[in-house]
Amino acid sequence: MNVKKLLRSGVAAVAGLAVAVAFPSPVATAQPATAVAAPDIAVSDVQAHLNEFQSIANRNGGNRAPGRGYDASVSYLEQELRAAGYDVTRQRCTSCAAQSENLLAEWPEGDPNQVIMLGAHLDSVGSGPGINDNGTGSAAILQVALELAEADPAMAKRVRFAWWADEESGLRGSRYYVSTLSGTERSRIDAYLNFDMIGSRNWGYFVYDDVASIKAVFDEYFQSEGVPTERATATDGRSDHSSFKSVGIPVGGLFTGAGSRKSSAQQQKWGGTAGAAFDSCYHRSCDTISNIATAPLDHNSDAIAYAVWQMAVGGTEQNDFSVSVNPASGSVEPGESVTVTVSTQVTAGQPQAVQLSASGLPSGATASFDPPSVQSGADSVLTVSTSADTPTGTSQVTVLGDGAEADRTASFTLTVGDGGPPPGCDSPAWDGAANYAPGDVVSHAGHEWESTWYSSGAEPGDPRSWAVWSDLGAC
Ligand code: DPN
Ligand code: ZN
Repeated sequence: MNVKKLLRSGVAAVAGLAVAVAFPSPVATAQPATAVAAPDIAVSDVQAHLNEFQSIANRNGGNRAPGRGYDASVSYLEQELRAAGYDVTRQRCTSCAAQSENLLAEWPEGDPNQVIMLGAHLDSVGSGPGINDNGTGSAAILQVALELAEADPAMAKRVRFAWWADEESGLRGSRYYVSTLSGTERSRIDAYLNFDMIGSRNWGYFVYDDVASIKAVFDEYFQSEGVPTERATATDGRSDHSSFKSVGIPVGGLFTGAGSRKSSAQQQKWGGTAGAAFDSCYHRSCDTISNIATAPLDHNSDAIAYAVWQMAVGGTEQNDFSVSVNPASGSVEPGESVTVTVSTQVTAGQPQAVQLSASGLPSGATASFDPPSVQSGADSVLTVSTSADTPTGTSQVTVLGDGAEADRTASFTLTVGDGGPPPGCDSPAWDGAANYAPGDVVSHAGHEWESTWYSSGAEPGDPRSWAVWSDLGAC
């Protein structure tokens, strides 16, 4: 367990005790911010969970049915989810075969009154290990859950994952769960997304058509990947989303096909074999680890992550920018000016208004920007003007970009004159009793003075001594 996960479990424990958890209200931004991208789920990680399901079946008479390999499947998931920081609950389903348990895992962030639920049945039929039906849906949502914990983005909504007991003999686990929810708890569930068989070997890409706005989220993902989909029709009553739909909860989901046959139009669209079942091992002993196609498993896993991020993740990252000065240094003689280009770049999100200013200028120098404010992404011209009094030397000028949502700086090295320090008051102090000749240099009253004539007792700086001393300047 890494530190982040440890911290997360601590937070989870605290959130489990606290009734009210405060969430930062969304920050009002001048410009719309961009969505945080969903992670790309590595199909090999999903396959690793499927391998685990296969070995659980191997140890339990070749299946993961209630009373057989089902419980070991629950334990495997529970351990993975707890390690990632989830609040995990087993719910004994008293109406299920062998009283097998539903497993629920909630990510303890986001508004608890707005829940996005994802579910997959974890049981298999008794006749086989159920790797496509429904190791695939179970493994994919597990991996998305783990990656959500890893990414730990700001959450707008709660995400609750569920693995259902005893789907195969009548959606019993999910029905039981829904029957235990109060009216208020039901009303908090904004959507239930179901994943049952998503890696069929002779696959199609079917998106549940129950609720248009949910279907649209999945369609958006598949369109961006250039993958054609079809509506999954007649799925009512055939998987766990039905338990939610029957109490009025909006549902959606993905499916790659079961025992029905692929048409030639579908074969033209997706490849594979026309006239053959989408999954020829459906509910058979050959629904093993070799009964999986990686292409649909990969796409569907990514589609699930996409939907979670679209529907539940806070969705905003701060708009940001950077500032640079080109060239980064310049030299002037006192009294002259130098111009450089100040560029701004958008580094995250949308452009914002940026007010430019400079500080750290030597005395007598001024800075002006043309224009004085820009939209990030645009340039301005900085002119630094010095005066005859500006001391020679090198200064670090800081250019500040004061943005609507962030402040960023850049520095510019300004060299005045030869860059050497101004002369110090290291000449001998003027002595009122001494005799001076032309060319002698003294320091007096914070200035250095050069003698232009022969004198004694003529104080440098005294108006009466103007003909004797020439002011070399402050020191
Ligand atoms: N759960 C399977 C069934 O009852 O046939 C497969 C299936 C899943 C069918 C999703 C339709 C929709
Ligand atoms: Zn199934």
